[in-house]
Amino acid sequence: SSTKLLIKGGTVVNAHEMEVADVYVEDGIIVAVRPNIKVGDDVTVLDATGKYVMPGGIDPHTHLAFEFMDSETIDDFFSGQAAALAGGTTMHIDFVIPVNGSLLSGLEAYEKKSKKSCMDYGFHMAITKWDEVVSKEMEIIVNEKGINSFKFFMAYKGSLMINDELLLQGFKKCKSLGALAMVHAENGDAAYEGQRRMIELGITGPEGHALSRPPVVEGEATARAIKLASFMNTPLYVVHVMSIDAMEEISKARKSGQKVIGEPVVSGLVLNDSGLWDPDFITAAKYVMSPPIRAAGHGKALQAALSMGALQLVGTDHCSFNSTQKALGIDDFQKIPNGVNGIEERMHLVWDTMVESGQISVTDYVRVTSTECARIFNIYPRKGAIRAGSDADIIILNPNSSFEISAKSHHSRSDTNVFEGWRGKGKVEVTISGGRVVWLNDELKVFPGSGKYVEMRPFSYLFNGIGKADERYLSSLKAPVKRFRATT
Ligand code: DUC
Ligand code: ZN
Ligand code: ZN
Ligand code: ZN
Repeated sequence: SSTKLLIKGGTVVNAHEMEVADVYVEDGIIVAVRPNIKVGDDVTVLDATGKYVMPGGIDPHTHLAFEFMDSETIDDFFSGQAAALAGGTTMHIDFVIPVNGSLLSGLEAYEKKSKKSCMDYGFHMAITKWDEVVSKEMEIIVNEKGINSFKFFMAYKGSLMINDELLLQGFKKCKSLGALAMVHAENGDAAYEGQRRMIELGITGPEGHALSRPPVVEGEATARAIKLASFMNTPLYVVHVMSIDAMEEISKARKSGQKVIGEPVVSGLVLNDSGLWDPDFITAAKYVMSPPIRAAGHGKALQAALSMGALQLVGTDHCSFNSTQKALGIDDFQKIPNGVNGIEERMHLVWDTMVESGQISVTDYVRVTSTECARIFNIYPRKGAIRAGSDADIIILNPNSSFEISAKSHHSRSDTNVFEGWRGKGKVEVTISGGRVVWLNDELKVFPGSGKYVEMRPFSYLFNGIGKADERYLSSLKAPVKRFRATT
């Protein structure tokens, strides 16, 4: 038996155009998009009149069931994805963390964790050490496992961090495989020095976290990663851009023609650091993430950069801990598990902050929450589009309805929410995942195991022209060179 669905009378929005049309879905795939589709009475009909029908959100940056800083995130692949679906996100890309440096062992662990998925998902692979084994594993990861991106940590000295020599080796390997290099851009040595400085000053509370790794620490690493990627002539994706300093480096490089992508996350876009000074430890500790949430002004500048195209897509870095876990750092901010929520809130907060405020158009909204991510990771137009042949991952957003965020009503397992109390305009009323209505009338209908792993192929559009540029460079080296010698 097949599931048939008709979404009637809504405004269908894609990244570059919108029109009033019906959307007809069969067996998880969009079959037709045009006005006045007639169907039989075996078809479920959803009325979307006066509402927007858009591609489900794709969150490019999450950590579900992540073992980190002596804790494991409170949201696993089921609860995190259920929360995502309730907020209009229908796919996410999670970071596989290697086991003892082995990528394949890490992937095996994540394959197990993700078996309970209730929406589609893909993986990035983190690189935490470098040797010939890792290099060979990268080939298998890209050519056989459906992963086309690798993340390098320039911070977390002593655990995840790798140095510039290894970063260059990694970039080189990524380039040869057509895989996208991603960086967590903070100078790990400087952050370490900043932490020593705080401890010497007796600052042990959550505010010490932000004070120990100020914007310059992020700006320096961002600039360095961009320059090393330029030296290797390979595309670069900077995750969680949190500061003006980092954003300006990305903007400058893009203006020069370099292929650099900048991903702000929703916490960095809409929050400021004031919560870190809250006298209640747990209230303050819930804001601790790396890079830190910045002083007011940075977020506004990131919003402007997103609206002008200097930054390209919005993620979350959803890495959720509850108050018991955050309490591990009660005597020392260095022990507070780093991470905030966002997978459920991103679509609402980007709408409210960017569209409702008039900073971006409805079509741009689709681009920064879904389509751009699909293009970068080479899954467009299967994902990120409302058109015949695409997966039926669809949301219906009512611009006249409102939403409110609270740990009391959210779907994450955490007992805290960094966006607590936020009220805004524009509500995701319906979420359709793989052709099934999973969110309707504020009720979730999700089943573990219904989500599919989405394989992502290498050589996305970001690699167009890279080979030509290399050829030009090589032939310039071979051109006859005039040498001047002293003559007597
Ligand atoms: N930053 C966080 O806040 N959490 C997960 C990892 C990271 O880089
Ligand atoms: Zn178009
Ligand atoms: Zn990171
Ligand atoms: Zn992250």
